[in-house]
Amino acid sequence: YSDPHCAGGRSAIVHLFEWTWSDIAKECERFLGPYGYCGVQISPPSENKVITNPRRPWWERYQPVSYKLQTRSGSEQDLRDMVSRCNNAGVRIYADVVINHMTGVGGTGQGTGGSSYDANSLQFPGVPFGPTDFNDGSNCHSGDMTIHNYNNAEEVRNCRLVGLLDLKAGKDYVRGKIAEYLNHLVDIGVTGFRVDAAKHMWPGDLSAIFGRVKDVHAGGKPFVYQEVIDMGGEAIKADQYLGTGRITNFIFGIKLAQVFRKQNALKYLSNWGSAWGMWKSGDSLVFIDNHDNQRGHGGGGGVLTHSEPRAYKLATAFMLAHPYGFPRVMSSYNFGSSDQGPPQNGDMSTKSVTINGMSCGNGWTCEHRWRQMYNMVAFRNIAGYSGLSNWWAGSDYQIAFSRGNKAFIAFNLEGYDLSKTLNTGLPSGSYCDVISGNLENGSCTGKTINVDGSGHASIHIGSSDQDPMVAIHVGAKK
Ligand code: LM2
Ligand code: CA
Repeated sequence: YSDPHCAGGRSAIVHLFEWTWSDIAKECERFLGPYGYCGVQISPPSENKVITNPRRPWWERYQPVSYKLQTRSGSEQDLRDMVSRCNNAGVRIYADVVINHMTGVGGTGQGTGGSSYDANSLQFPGVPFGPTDFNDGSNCHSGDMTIHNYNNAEEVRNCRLVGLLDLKAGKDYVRGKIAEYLNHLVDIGVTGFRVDAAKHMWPGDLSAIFGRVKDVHAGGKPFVYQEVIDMGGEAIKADQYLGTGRITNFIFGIKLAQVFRKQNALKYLSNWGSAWGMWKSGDSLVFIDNHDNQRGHGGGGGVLTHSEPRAYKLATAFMLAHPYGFPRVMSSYNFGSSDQGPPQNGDMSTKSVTINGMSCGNGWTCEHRWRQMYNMVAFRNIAGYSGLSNWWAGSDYQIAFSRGNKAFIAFNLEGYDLSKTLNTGLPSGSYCDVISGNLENGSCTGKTINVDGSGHASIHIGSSDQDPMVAIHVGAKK
């Protein structure tokens, strides 16, 4: 379950948070395929509760009404079209699946796909699920059925997360319905799953569910990464979930935020990985921020986001340059409040993503289209399985390293310039720094770095450079 099944040498995914299926299809063809992204995490495709107060928040999508594939991102037909067009462009689709719970308690109505629900009497006829498919007082012992005590694993897994009606995934019928939903997505050509709120599910229930899921078109088990927020000190440990895939590594972004905000020396990253209390590389899905913690949800806060672009680009470049973990790039929209949904038209439909040159309009941030991001995705693809070599630390906040003889990166966060001859490990030649520019028609639009016959190059990074780092690789050689 931990293999993302990337096509030909691709090695990073992007979360196109709240994008419509038709916009994702276009993005696969016009950008993600050509620029080397392995895949896309999509917002939950299952029918959800329509919330109008606040006005259509992003989090309504985490309140399923049924497993019908109809949401504000599009219909089942749109989803099928997207999946096949993305697969044809060499880009995989990973679905965010909300299988721990249904809607919040209370209220009746219709979901985005027209299915009715009654959250007072626990009726979800669109699946169908009824009262006996939910955890009740016999296995949730918290007085109000909601989770309060994170030191009690039973409560965390059998009670309601923020009042969301908790499914009884120990029950064969419930497992069957969830597996049927996941198999429907596999049939359509989806390659894997982000499991929402996995911490609130029993690992045994997840193995039973995934045991019923078919192999994916790309061959083998689906790629599964489970959302388990484990910062230490709670009853539930992320490593309990390694039997069914990777886990989301939340330590990663917090630690790198401290480093790139200069609260902890950059040179300490020399042993980045397990030595920092993190899981094995092959067990980790890594990211600088996600859709929750970039807006203070999911216990968030403390992470870098697109709102601090200089440090964010540095941290993302480090993530993509370093071999640890399988990386996910966040792609956001502008927001004022932490509830605010995607850019919306007057009729509450999602605004399309407009493209102006390389960037996006209509309120879409598109971090994945920033040159520093997409060029580092290419850097990671080129580096492939090459290990980390030529580690150099000139001072607390100056580091450099190579990825074998394929790629090299250097950072200078000091308050003074870096000017030094360093071993890049690369074959001799003239390379384009892919942070300050691109290789276009045989010349560099940014800095050029000349590597001599011994692999050494003179590296200059001004302390006040827009992005105080340089990165070169054998795919961008003059
Ligand atoms: C997740 N991971 O475990 C998601 O990444 C996170 O975004 C989800 O919460 C959460 N699990 C449940 O799927 C979000 C959001 C919550 C929101 C829920 C459900 O962070 O604020 O809760 O989705 O939409 C909302 C209200 C909350 C209310 C609840 C139930 O904010 O006040 O609780 O609905 O009505 C009474
Ligand atoms: Ca649960």
